[in-house]
Amino acid sequence: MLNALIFDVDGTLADTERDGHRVAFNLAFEEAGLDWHWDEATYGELLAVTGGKERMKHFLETRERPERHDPDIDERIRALHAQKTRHYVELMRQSRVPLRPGVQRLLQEARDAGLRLAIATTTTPENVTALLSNTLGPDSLDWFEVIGAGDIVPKKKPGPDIYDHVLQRMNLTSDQCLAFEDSRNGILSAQGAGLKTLITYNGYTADDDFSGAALVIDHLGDPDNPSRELQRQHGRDFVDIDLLRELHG
Ligand code: XBP
Ligand code: MG
Repeated sequence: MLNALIFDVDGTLADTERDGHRVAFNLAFEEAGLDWHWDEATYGELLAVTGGKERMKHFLETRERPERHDPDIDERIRALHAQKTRHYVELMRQSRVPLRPGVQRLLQEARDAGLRLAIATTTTPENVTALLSNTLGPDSLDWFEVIGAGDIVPKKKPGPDIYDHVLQRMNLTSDQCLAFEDSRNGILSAQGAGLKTLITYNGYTADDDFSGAALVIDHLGDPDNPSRELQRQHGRDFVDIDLLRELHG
């Protein structure tokens, strides 16, 4: 029985990476006088590592940057990340990144159908609040019973920790839910927690390996903006609750 929908945030609810997080990182680097500018291609490679702090560390190590040996590098990364989060929140306040097609419609339909909602994301909690309140309004935060985000779990995606955390907080088993993701790290995390997963890929993740996904499409679609992939695979224009129940069943 399908009881709940659990959504990833970045790349799934909104295409936040290229024009949101990446821009915020570069603003923080500039302010700190660092020449670590991440262009779109570099950022695409760095997305292999989830978590902004972990991503900066990965950048220093894989590019053998001299700063990686600084004794206070962890503190410097924490400070940089706090600054980056401030910039990201401001970008969301300026509504720089819209929700992806079908997200608002499906959330509303899920609520009308009495399905429970939750979020399982690697990003920092403030970023989720900023995205939701600036796209769906401040009340939308209450639509999600649990917002599992960031450092609340020891291991970020692809580890299953964040999905396990959400299931446990909602007192649900994985077979009562569907997960919505956009990346390989995301599907590995959701599958690791035993969840059937629906993928809406994006520019950075279109070539990822989504083996085992219940559905892999370009986006959730809307009546006036059909999902080409869903049309091709299921002869339907957009994902609705009936289709979710079929996929879950
Ligand atoms: C995406 C991530 C996050 C963001 C950056 O998370 O991996 O690290 O890229 O946000 P998800 P932070 O797809 O699970 O939503 O800098 O706050 O980590
Ligand atoms: Mg994602």
